[in-house]
Amino acid sequence: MKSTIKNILKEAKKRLKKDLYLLEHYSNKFFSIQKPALDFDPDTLPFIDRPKYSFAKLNKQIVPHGKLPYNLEEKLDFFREYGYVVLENVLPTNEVDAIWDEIEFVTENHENYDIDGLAHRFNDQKETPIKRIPKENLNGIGTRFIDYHDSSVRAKNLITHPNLAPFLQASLTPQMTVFQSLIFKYSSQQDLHQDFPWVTSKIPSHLVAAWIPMEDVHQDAGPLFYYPKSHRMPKFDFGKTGILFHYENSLFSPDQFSRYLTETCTQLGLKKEILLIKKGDVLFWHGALAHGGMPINDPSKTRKSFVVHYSTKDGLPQHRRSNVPEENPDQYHGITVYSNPLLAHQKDIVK
Ligand SMILES: O=C(O)CCC(=O)C(=O)O
Ligand SMILES: [Fe+2]
Repeated sequence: MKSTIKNILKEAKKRLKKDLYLLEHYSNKFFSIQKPALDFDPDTLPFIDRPKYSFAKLNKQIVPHGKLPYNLEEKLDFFREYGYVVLENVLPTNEVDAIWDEIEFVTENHENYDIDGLAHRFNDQKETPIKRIPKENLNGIGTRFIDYHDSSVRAKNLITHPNLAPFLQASLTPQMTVFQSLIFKYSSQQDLHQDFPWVTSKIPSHLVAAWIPMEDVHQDAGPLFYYPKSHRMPKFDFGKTGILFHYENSLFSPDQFSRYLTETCTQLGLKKEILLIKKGDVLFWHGALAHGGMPINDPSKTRKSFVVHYSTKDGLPQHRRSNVPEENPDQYHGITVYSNPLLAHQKDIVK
């Protein structure tokens, strides 16, 4: 009873906040008061997103690299136009397997690890050290390991692999950093969303993500899906918090955001695509590409994957769990990988 009243009051408060916002919105419009632009700041946009992008110019700025198993210019052109790109056969599959062996070992011996995890319907969906998550939950649908790379050199080497680093450096800036990483055993089954409202650095446009399959993707395992070209659609206004989402202050919910994205993609005539790539391949997606995880048709099918979000040193001057700059952070293949101050005792512990 008490909780029902609490919920009604909470809802009423939220509705009032929304009405006040709309009132303010329309009166600002009436009196021609300028609100902040509902888009990324043009002054800090990555070069690849600028109207005047030219590969020749960009190529002079990026760090010299060895021969790549793909044509960088073509892949960047595709990424710029469609908001995603697949690089085929660019990662050593034996390393991918070795990392999954580590994950199995860590799951089996989870009581020794403070690595963060999030498990479905466990601890109110709060991030929790995996030592406190029962093994059945760790192995179940809806679980993810968070920032596993903090504890594994193998993982750090894979997510900054020399075949990936030049693409990353060209897509944002040469000063790249790892922002956050997630390991999934099953599809996330997440609704359609864009990442920048959640995965936010000081510069929201400085965001690119990699989807690394740890096994060949089966179509019944809930593949990743996305809408090509959706990275350029008009951005959603969360109300009060603009294009970014803040749990406490935003007036519109993630569900409303998701509905907006579906409707806008339909209006723009964009078509959903499903990602069926193989171990050794990588998909990169733009921080504003609309994507999600398909439902799992066959619960016996795993969909092991490693998702990495990258930003730049300007966007993220230190580990996202830290508030002080780190002196001489680690460099892996020219990419900065900060250390997590909360897990200093478990840095690179998995061998
Ligand atoms: O892999 C998935 O199912 C979705 C992951 C995702 O959207 C994310 O980590 O941003
Ligand atoms: Fe996402």
